[in-house]
Amino acid sequence: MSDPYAAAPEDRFSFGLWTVGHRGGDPFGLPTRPPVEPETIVERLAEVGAWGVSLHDDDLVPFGSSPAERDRIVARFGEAVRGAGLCVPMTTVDLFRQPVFKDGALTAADPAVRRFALRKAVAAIDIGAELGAGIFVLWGGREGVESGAARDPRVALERYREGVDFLCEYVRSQGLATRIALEAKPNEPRAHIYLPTTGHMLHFIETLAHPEMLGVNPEMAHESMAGLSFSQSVGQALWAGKLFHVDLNSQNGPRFDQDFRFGAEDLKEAFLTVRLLERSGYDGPRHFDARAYRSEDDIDVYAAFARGCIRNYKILAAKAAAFDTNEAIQAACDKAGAAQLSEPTPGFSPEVLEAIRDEDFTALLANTEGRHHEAADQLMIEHILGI
Ligand code: GCO
Ligand code: MN
Ligand code: MN
Repeated sequence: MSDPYAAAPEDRFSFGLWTVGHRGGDPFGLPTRPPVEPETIVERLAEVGAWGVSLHDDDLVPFGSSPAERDRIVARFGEAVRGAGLCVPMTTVDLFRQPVFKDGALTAADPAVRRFALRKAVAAIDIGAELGAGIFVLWGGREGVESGAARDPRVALERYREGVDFLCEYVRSQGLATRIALEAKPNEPRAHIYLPTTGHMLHFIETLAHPEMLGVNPEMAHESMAGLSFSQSVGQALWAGKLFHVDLNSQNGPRFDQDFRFGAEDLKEAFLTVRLLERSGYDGPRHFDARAYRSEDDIDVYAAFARGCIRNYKILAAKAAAFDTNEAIQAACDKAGAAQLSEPTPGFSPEVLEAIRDEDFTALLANTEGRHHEAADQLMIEHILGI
């Protein structure tokens, strides 16, 4: 019997080179897994059923490579991707690892650092264009402060705006169709990052010169680090028409970034997120920005971790479809107001206001009946648990 939870290309599952390629190192310990060539990662991702592979510039082209090396590496990688039947849906730029970015990149105080960051980001956009990536993710991992004593956030945000506007103008000048997805994160892990949540990013986009070119890349771990509901952040991005990309993983509460296997923590939020994505018609990449436990070997990374991300998504998608067609569950959700909320609030007019002023709310105010969310939530939990 075929596996109903095996990945199909139309699922659009993608992984970053830096995710399955993560070697298990952390601030307290050396790597536990050997390095793996990008071309080998691509082959292994094809075996687990991935549709796409994403990358930072430096994951593929080592920092400081010559232009000739860069061209050779990108061409060879493109061949490997095509040969494996994959695509590169997204590229991004590493503006955080090198010491030069220790005081930020697009928001660094030193204008030379900002110009260097722009040069690096433009080169990463070029790699994406060459590999056919339609999305460029921008994650400001160092755009923040450990101490605010010498920084005015208003000034830093002006520099941030100028930097992103510069990149949009570059994309336009090249006639590219690249769309830019901004990724928020509250801290990394010590500092406060500017624009720490998806909601902050959505407002920032509206201050830019070409807001139509920009959307967001919400990450489950990052919103959870801020104590927020990921499904609500994804919901706002969808509502705004700005969900260009999504980073799926999991996180155990507000602390440093854990990037666990999707579905490994907070199943309820994972379920609500998958249900929302599936119901919304979102057709972008379902990207896993996660990494295997430090304890794992290279076989576990693919057989258990990468397959686990995919399986958990597909299992939750099947559960979500069954949830939405189960009559008893739907009746319980409607009893808790699911359908009622679809009724619009009236627009203002003097007549409508007059009618509201005259409306008799006596029965409403005397009504002590509950809204029955406990019952709906319990059914959702039982459904997830397979009861
Ligand atoms: C992190 C981030 C990154 C970004 C990536 C894209 O916490 O390290 O999630 O993995 O997604 O750098 O720019
Ligand atoms: Mn992360
Ligand atoms: Mn991410």
